[in-house]
Amino acid sequence: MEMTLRWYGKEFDTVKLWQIRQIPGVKGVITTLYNKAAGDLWTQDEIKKLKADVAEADMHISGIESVNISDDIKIGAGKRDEHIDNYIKTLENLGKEDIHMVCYNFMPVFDWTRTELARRRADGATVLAYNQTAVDKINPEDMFASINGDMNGTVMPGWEPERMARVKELFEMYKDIDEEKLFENLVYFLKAIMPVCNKYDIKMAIHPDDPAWNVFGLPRIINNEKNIQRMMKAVDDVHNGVTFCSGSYGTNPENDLPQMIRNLKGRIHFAHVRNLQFNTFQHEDGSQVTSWAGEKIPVGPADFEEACHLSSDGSFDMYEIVKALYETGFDGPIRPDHGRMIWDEKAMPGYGLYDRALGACYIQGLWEAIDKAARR
Ligand code: DNO
Ligand code: MN
Repeated sequence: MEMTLRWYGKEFDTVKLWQIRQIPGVKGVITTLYNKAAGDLWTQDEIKKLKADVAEADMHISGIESVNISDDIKIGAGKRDEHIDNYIKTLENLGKEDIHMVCYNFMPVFDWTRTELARRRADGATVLAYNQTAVDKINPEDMFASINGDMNGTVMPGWEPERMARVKELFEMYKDIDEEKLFENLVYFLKAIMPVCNKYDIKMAIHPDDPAWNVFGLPRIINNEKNIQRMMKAVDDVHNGVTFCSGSYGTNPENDLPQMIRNLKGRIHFAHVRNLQFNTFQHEDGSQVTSWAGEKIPVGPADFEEACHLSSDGSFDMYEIVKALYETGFDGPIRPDHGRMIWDEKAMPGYGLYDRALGACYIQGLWEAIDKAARR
């Protein structure tokens, strides 16, 4: 594996490359052209410029997160083929610039969903959190307004005000799209891009839906092993792979994370490693379910918050997750995912420097210990 950190680019990120460069073991960044709308073409010159910005700090680009997919592609609407054509040309330009991993997602309307961007924990750190009861109560159009104030002066990817202003219209566009239709449109897209991926050896890594179930009645399809296997079979090419995001698949305790990693061997091209803490509340009928990590968690309305990366701080066994990656020979980029906001940092929620740096060191520590034990 190669340890990396996500960076939103010179103009947008409050975290600077020279700071990332000082995190032990991190020389690669995962980045994007942040000002591009989904469906736009990325020119080779723009990619060259991005590469040069990164090289200036003595670092390199380990992959792109994300080249976003337009709603027309997801819906199969009017501009689908034009946008796919732009996507193919973008991949070609990335390939020519020697970039070989692209992360994307296929979630309708909202990228990942949270109900709080700054829930305060006992130690004073703030974290992103999700509460299903809150989601059930809120009208999706009010969702953006309700969390808007918490962004620390930044704009969260997927929550751009221009986009949120169109939420009603977007919902309308998806009204005839169910899981099957969305799946068909994903397969159509993948089939179209596979030739260019093969030509330039670009590994596509679909990011799971977060949380791993339908929200606001919108269909979600990349949320468990069965569905991923189906997607990979439909377009059976090693370049059609996944981003294994522990925090996203892990929202559903029925997803056995280490087992999934083992079953997806060879098709995980990118890993997001982070921990969650499930909060338990008693259901009226007293029902509870035990997660694969052995913790009792509620069936039905879920509440979780993002913990620090350490196993002891949350609900996941991070050692088992990293060990499964190690034992399946994972050699792609890996990154700590969202971090807590600590030490008075002001940054994009989830994407501050400090806690992600702690996460990067912790994951590398686990990896080193697993590696040394395996070699004995
Ligand atoms: C959240 C991220 C996602 C991810 C996209 C990939 O922080 O993991 O926003 O980048 O879903 O397209
Ligand atoms: Mn992720």
